Formats: sequence, structure tokens, C-alpha cells
Amino acid sequence: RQTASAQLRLRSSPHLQRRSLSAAAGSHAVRNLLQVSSEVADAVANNKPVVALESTIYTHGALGKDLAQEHEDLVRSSGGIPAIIAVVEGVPKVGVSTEEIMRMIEDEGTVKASRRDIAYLVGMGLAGRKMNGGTTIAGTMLLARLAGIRVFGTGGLGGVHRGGENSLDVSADLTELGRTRVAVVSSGCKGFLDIPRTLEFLETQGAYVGTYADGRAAGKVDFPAFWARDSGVKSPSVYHSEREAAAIILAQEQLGIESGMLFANPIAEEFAIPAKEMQGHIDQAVAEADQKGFTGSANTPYVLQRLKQLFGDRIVAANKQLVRANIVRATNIAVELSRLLK
Ligand code: PSU
Ligand code: MN
Repeated sequence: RQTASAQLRLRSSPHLQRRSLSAAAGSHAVRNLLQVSSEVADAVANNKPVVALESTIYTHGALGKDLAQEHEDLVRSSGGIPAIIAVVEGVPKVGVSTEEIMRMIEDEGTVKASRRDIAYLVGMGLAGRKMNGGTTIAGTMLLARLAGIRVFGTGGLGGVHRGGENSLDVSADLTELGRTRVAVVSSGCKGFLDIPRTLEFLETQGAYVGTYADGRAAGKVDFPAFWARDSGVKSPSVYHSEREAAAIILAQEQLGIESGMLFANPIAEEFAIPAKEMQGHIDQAVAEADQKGFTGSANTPYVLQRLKQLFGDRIVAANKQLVRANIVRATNIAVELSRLLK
């Protein structure tokens, strides 16, 4: 173990680190448009453990107004530096304040912002029409990468929707993982998605997918389904520790492989809701969304909101807990990565 660590340290020369930043991140134009808080900029420059946090979860997740502050506190108490990411009044920001998030929650016009929406919101802002955007996993990864952030903790990844082979409703989170080198820690993806096709798609995109083994033998670990620990589909890979995850992230960077990585983290047993218990409610919510025409980017928020009504507080508690656990796991990975880079 010592030897591997020494090797990783040796190879992380300042030269390699500089080159590993994307060409765009170094350009004047990006530096002028992208606003990175001084705390986050300093932390990135000095390889401190920065953790990106998405804002869609606050603006469109309906999990409560204090969530952003709770998450920031959690990153800090775990030894990291939080970087909430959003488009605030037309400005793409990394290191958004919790006051700004509050204002975005209150603004009914706040857009759910994926990759396709970023330049639109920023361009409109430049033209004088200032809009807010809560960034999805895809939108957050894109901006995190531009700011040089390597690790991102969140709830659930978007995926291939049921019937996606016909509707082509495939979350841009998946293609983002194929093209943007950021490590995402999530509880897999929602049980109302088509998980086998989601994993097939990620494989095609060249995105690493590993699940925290939690003491289980590799062959026994499912890719998790958000509220449920098991999805019935085996995880393509497993990791056994945060240090292993950090080493995998560093290897990807030093090999210059540009794709992102997904480190799945199953929900804790005591908060988990077995898939069988949820199936009926999921089927109902998905069917309703279909009938009422909640397609595209409106699908996930509708289904989540409906499940909350159908299933009650237990689902909210599970959702909150799993996001917290993922943020702690992400922070621990960032801390390990920071050690490897010293
Ligand atoms: N999972 C949640 N709450 C959410 C989302 C996922 O528990 O709000 C959001 C994430 O931001 C994710 C997005 O990136 O939904 C995926 O949406 P779509 O399927 O439209 O790409
Ligand atoms: Mn979609």
C-alpha cells in the first residue's frame, strides 16, 4: 500500500497537474465569464479537498430550504471545502452562497439547467435578461470541470427512462459522464429509471461505474437504486475504500482520459426502502407523468414530487439521508485525493 501511494505521489508532478486542466479552463474568455469564489479558487490551486454540490437538488428537489446550508456544513465538518454550483442571474458561479440559493428557490422562474442550458442562460444574462439556473448533475459537472474541481457529491444520477428506447429520454447526465472528467458520488439512480439500459449506456460512453462494496464480495454487489440498496443488476465494478476511489480518479487524470467516473454509494440499511415496497407507487407515478404529459426535463421532478405524496415522509427522510452520506463519502474521497497529490 505504501508503495502504491509513493508511486502515485511521484507521478503527480506540477507539470502534469497543470496540463491536466482542460484547455478551456485556462483561457481568458472562460476566466472572464466563470465566477469562482476566492475560497474555492485558492483551494483548487493548492489541491485542497474541494467538493462540488449541484443546485437542482435545491431549486427543483423539494427537500427543504435549509438543505444547501446543511450540505455546506457537512462538507466542512468532514474536512473539505464546499463548492455549490449554479447560474445566478446569468452568471455561472462556482462557490455560490446559501443566500443566493435561497433567492433562487424563491424565484419561480429558476430553470433546471443541464449542459444545453448553460450558454443560453449566460448569453441571455449578457444581453440583459438575467435568469437563474439550478444546475443538474450534467450542468454541475461541466462547470466543476472548468473550475478544476475533481469530486462531486450528490443524490441520484439521471438515467435512461423506462421506454427510453422509444422516447429517447436519456438523461444528459450520462453523456456528460462520457465527456467530462469529474468523479460523481451518487446512490446509483432512481428505481423508476431503466437501470439495465442506464448501465449499458454508461459503458458505451466509457464512464467508469463502481459501487462501494461495504464488506460484500465483489460478485454480490448490485448497482444501487437510490432508496433501495439493490437493483437486481450487478455493479460493473466495486471499490473498497475512499483511498481506492481517490487512486482511480488520479489514474484517470494522469492517463489523460477525459471521461467522468461514477462512484455509487448504496443507501444505509436502516434508511433503505426495498424496491418491492415501492414498485406499486413507482408504477403509478410513472404512468401518471406519462398521461399528464410530464416528459423531458419535467419528468423527474414530477415523479419525485408524486412519490413524496404517495409514499410520505419516509421517502423524504431516505432521500435526505442518502445525499448526506454521499456528500460525506465524496469529501472523504477528496481528502484522500488531496493527500495523494501532496
Ligand atoms: N435525483 C434527485 N433529485 C433531483 C435529481 C436527481 O433525487 O432533483 C436531478 C439531478 O439534478 C439530475 C437530474 O441531474 O435530476 C436529471 O434530470 P433529467 O433526467 O431531466 O436529466
Ligand atoms: Mn430527460
